[in-house]
Amino acid sequence: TSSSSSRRGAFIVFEGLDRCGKSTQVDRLVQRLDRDGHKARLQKFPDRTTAIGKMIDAYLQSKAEMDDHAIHLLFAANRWECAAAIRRDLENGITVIADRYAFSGIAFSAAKGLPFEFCLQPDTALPLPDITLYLTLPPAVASQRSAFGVERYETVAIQTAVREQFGLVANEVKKRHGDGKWVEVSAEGSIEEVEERIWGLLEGMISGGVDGRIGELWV
Ligand code: NYM
Ligand code: MG
Repeated sequence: TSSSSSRRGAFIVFEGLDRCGKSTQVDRLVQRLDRDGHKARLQKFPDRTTAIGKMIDAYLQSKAEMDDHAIHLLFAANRWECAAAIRRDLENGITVIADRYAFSGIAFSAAKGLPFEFCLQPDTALPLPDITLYLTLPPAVASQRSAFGVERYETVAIQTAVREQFGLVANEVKKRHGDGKWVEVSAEGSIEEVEERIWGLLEGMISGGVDGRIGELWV
């Protein structure tokens, strides 16, 4: 296990409730890496550009109704159709930064009452993130920060249920993959303050690359 050979890109996932500032931070991180001449790619989930992604987009905008299980499987299928490209980029030394991943899939569907084990299963063996940063915001701060949009799930009651499920997801990640794979980051403070907090956690992993093979989620 020499560290001199085969360094790959880092697979970094951001998770959190709606309106926690996650997309802003992901954009700033990718911009910073571009500025530094570092090869990085942003991958949003859901990826609304694919055929499956368009069905998901219609569901989120309440232009389409769907069985809870069926939409859950579509979110997972949307990750599977992107999995090979993520794996390829990591192997080519590109840092992949995901705005949401399987953990949102579980938390949002389980919050609707689907069995936790059912929610976990379809993402089994997807590329395992090297680290997931879970951005947290006290509900009082979040509700003052910005009004929810018009998409499905964007209510205080649902977000509260989703937060509870994210707690169970965090336990599952730590149990199966180790404590270091899930890190909570406070999203309180200015955009710049949060950006520096995040950079402090990721700088080493991104600039050094990652040693070893890409893991498989839940395996
Ligand atoms: N969402 C996202 C799910 O319900 N399941 C999933 O697997 C994923 C990836 O979609 N409220 C939910 C979380 C969000 C919504 O995400 C759209 P965004 O980041 O607002 O585009
Ligand atoms: Mg949203």
